[in-house]
Amino acid sequence: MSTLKIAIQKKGRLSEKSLALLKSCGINIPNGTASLTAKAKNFPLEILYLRDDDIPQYVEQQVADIGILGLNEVLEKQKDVRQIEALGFSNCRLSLAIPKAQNYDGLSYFNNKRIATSYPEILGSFLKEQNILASIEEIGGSVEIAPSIGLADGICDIVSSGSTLLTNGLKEVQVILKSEAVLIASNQLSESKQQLLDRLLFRMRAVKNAEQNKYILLNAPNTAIAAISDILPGMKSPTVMPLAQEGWSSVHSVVNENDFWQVIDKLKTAGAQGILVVPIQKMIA
Ligand code: PRT
Ligand code: ZN
Repeated sequence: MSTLKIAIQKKGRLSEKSLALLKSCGINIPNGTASLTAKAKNFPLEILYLRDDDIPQYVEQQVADIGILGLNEVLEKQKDVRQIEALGFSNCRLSLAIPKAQNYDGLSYFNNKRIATSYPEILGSFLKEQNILASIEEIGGSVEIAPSIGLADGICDIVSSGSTLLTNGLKEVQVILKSEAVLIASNQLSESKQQLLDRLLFRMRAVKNAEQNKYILLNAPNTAIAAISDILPGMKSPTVMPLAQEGWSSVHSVVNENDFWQVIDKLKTAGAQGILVVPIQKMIA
């Protein structure tokens, strides 16, 4: 029987969340990332712990079948791999930033300027698309200090909270890419490995769905049930059960996180009482 090999980051911002995602899919992985590989106990999955920069190449060469890494790295490395699923964590952006005191009047600011970055491919194609002629200074790390040491006029780097830019006297002037962790796969998966990937994806989606939704229970007078059902789309239609008290019912449904507060307000106006909201562990449509 075949085993699916997944590459995840050994140590860094993605490690913990990648492992947590596998765990939430019910996959039991022996503790510790001290060794380079691990075998899941209850799913035909082998884990390869790697540097994130190396993951696209390993997946292209089929050393790993699938991998989890930032979209920024996938696009920068330009390997022959396919993006399967956005995973919704480690959100960040790749942005251009310049010294705070500089006036900025649009992208043409960067004409004839030097930009330091660890993302020369993404930056190069962006500048080309925008018809900006700037020179790219490729550096491996600590990009944010490049302007203050005179290496560059601006930088192109990953921004999350913005505090690194702030402490280095820089301001963000243009977002080039919005990034998050993604699942990538080899373009050459055998049929049996593709089947394993489909099983894994099914679980990942169930977990993601569950995270985006809440289970809601409430009590309402029977006269309000029709109005409340209209507010609560649920997976099909809400479950309505009679309460011991004559003329009242309990209504159960599922609400999307994004609509949550709006829905609650409408439910109260429609006559709902004793509203309970509980997290969902897995959700299969
Ligand atoms: O050793 P290895 O090569 O595996 O790790 P790495 O050092 O290359 O990567 P790592 O662990 O730092 O980041 C892995 C991935 O996390 C990145 O490729 C991004 O997709 C994502 N990510 C999310 C981030 C950030 N947030 C982030 N804030 N990657 C880097 N940063 C850095 C950024 O470079 C800058 O120095 O944090 C600083 C900015 O953060 P703020 O919050 O101050 O704006
Ligand atoms: Zn890296």
